[in-house]
Amino acid sequence: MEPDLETLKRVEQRVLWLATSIVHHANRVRPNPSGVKVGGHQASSASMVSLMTALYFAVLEAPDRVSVKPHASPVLHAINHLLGRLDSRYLTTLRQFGGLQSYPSRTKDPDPVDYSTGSVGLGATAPIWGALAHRYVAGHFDVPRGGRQIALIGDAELDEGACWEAIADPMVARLGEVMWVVDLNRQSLDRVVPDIAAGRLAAMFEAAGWHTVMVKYGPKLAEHHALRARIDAMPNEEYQRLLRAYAPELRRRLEVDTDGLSDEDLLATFRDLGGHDLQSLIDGYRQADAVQDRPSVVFAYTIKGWSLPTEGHPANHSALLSHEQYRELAAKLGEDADDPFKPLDGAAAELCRTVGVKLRRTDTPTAPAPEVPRDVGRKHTGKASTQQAFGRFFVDLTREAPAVAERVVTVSPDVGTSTNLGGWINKAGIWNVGDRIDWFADDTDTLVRWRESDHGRHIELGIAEVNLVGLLGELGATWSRDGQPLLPVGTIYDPFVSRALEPWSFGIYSGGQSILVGTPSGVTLGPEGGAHQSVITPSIGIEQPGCVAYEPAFGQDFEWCFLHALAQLGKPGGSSAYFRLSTRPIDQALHTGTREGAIAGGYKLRANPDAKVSIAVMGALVPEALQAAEELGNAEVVCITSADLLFRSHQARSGFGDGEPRTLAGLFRPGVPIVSLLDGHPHTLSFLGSPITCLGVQRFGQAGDILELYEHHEIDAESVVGAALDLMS
Ligand SMILES: Cc1ncc(C[n+]2csc(CCOP(=O)(O)OP(=O)(O)O)c2C)c(N)n1
Ligand SMILES: [Mg+2]
Repeated sequence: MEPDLETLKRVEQRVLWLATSIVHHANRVRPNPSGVKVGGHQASSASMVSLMTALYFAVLEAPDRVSVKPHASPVLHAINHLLGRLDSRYLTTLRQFGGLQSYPSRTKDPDPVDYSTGSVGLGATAPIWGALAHRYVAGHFDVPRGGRQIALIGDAELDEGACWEAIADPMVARLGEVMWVVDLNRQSLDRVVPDIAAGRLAAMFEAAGWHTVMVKYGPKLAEHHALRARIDAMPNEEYQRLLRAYAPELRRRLEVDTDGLSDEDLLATFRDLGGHDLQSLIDGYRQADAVQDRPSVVFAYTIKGWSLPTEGHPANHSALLSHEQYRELAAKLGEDADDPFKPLDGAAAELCRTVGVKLRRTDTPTAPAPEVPRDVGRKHTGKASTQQAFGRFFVDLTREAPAVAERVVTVSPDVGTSTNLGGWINKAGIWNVGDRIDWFADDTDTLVRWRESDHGRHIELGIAEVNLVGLLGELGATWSRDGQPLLPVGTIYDPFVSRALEPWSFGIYSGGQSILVGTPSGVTLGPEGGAHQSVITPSIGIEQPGCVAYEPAFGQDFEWCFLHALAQLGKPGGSSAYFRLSTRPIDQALHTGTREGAIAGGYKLRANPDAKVSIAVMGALVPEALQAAEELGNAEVVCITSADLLFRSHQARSGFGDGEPRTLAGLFRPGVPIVSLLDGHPHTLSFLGSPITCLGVQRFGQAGDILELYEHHEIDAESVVGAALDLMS
């Protein structure tokens, strides 16, 4: 049953008041000892008040999940408070240490937040990936299906490529549970968005298979044909300008017949947009709901700063109400500026209570992540690359630890087979939203069988790295959302890790755990040339929070480290991982490491108690390090599997961070000079000790055979010998 509109209107006013007060208190009431601006967004919040009130108090059901645009976090907290999910003591803590976060945060806010937002465009797409992850987990495990996936987004968020990459993926057009609501206030941060874009945007959504709904006018404006026609024809900027005009000026500049309207009615009618009319919004949401075979987008026309003195002003994004303006607002809304957070009463309080009960979710117990074995029993022999080891790994895992393999889901942006996942894909099958015919099933020339169904375990997306990591993040969060841990692994060519990094990092920040495999990597890619050779990714691995980075050289080390990384996924306090792999075949007989050393970050590959120099090598350049050690005679070789873990060890020796101080001490002796070597930027290993010479790649690559390229970049055995001799003298 829909609530009575008058009561809903009262709740709407209360939401506006609370959202404004949360920001006001943080900036103008709470002591600010450092004097650094606190900030917060009253105008962006006001823009969303009506559409969130209508959604939460008249439409939402308990299983639905909502992503709220970053700058409307005060509205979300106000609503959570009214629903009884946030204690009033938090309303004074916006942007305070341990208090309400600036932008909605799943992991840090004290109240329920379905999706973290903050990086515009990513919060918009998160419910799409959430929908896919939910469908996946509900199709494979005993999880109740259902719930709408809703994104409330700013209109300028649609400038972001992330939105369009997601919208264009063919799988997405089938997700009827997805609804986007665009807060169409025609303003972004510093400007009024040029030209009226809604028609063009709607056509773009429709071309991608979405259902579109326009919530443009409230009833007053809908009925005033002359005024409506004038507004329809005017550019964005003119409408925004006229929002700032008093009645006489507005009447004069409109140049249409508004004689039947009093000054007050004229001002109200001119700004009577659908995005601030509760009934129009409810109707719009219902229209979206009625179409279930594809996603819907609702364009809700709004006013940035609605009902505030900053309404519609082009510079209102960060504007804060003064004390006087705040008092005037209190008077207008019937609130008390001196007691802003006092409880609501009457029918509105009762509505909040009822809806609070309706939206209460039952806690889902989390199934434990499966016990991951220490190895999968493979003998690594002959010449093989780490990328080959990766490809074989999943087939071994299926045999040795089926309960673990059952929870593995691999994802790739159109590079599944070229990153050696073919064998696994044949075994596990492709997951898609519903079955698809494999038209090549009877073609004997096809090595990889492309069987698509809703129970496969590999997901192939289009070539959009941002989509890949968006999905990875959500697959990595099912343990906390649906109580079923997944072990998501994404593959990507290593140079494109940089493109995927910000959204992947955001997924980790939001509480999703996954493994990203960057392969092939470095100038070892040889003939592929500079456009595909990654240089900076090893240091990205060190610096990414919530993630452990590995770059093993041998198949055995890969296997140990990868199993260890799988065991850290899908649980509270878990961790993501990044593996940088290579296609260079390496003689596996050279391996001497222990599992303990490999998962700690490194081991002595060639020990020499009398060594006068240490060669510290990571990844594909192990043969060059061994050759140099042989030529030098008085060198030892340390094989590094994780620069990240060794840096943590380095920090731990001075009492910082969570690393293991003994690891580094066991690998290098004080005073013995080090030559470090990797196929990536040399600064990655520059912390290892002193004196040190760091060899690596500092320039863009180019095509060539790897031995030529190693010489060109001075990462060949001869360069190592030269650097070692210089250091020793
Ligand atoms: C990826 C990214 N780029 C830039 C920003 C800075 N920024 C924050 S809000 C904003 C404009 C938002 O406009 P809109 O989405 O229309 O929201 P409104 O404030 O108008 O409601 C920008 C550019 C950001 N948060 N994330
Ligand atoms: Mg906007």
